[in-house]
Amino acid sequence: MRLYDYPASCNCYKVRLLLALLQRPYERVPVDIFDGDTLTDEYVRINPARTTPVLETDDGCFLPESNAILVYLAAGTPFLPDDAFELAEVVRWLVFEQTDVIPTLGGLRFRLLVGRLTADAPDAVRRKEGALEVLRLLDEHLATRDFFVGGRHTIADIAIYGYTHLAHEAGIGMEPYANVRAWLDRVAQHPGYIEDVEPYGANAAPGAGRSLYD
Ligand SMILES: N[C@@H](CCC(=O)N[C@@H](CS)C(=O)NCC(=O)O)C(=O)O
Repeated sequence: MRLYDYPASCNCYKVRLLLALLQRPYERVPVDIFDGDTLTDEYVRINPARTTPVLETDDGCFLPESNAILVYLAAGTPFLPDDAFELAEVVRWLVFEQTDVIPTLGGLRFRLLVGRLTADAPDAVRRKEGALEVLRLLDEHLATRDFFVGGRHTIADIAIYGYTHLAHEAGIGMEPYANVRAWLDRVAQHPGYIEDVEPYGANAAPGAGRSLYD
């Protein structure tokens, strides 16, 4: 397997984390999304949406979308439940992560870290309000549970963990969210856990590189 991977992306990190937990060997193909690597004709054949991560399977198929990759890799393992209701709950959190966690927490962190927004900009304020609402909801869910679904570590946790564990880099104080903090510790204690998210490169600043964002 090959993983087309941008090291500062938490969408890519989610996949690397699951691969580590499953102890699956793979080749990492670095994609500098701010140096035009996703803008080539070759990359559009791999992923028409020009995003990372993409998994190339042992059969030579290309699978984009981080959470689809998580489902593919977790199938047949304890990280993806067999029970129909639990499976649907995992899907619920995978969807929530994409629609609610990423645009708020993830989008705010990226833009603040690379200087695309200042904390007082209206878009930053709007994203932060959304992030606080997301964290409130996550904290409430975790008040009575150790993990998001079925009382055990699944890809629902891995997906939500990706950007949530770096919420402080989005300028968010985690003090009010004790249940989320305890859950972050539980995820980090799982055998095989890794955390290898790298800082954004200087070319991620506005106008400094070539990407979908510029
Ligand atoms: N929904 C997609 C989002 C992927 C995405 O937006 N990836 C960003 C990095 S986090 C990217 O590769 N952007 C490409 C670019 O800016 O050229 C997923 O979960 O995989």
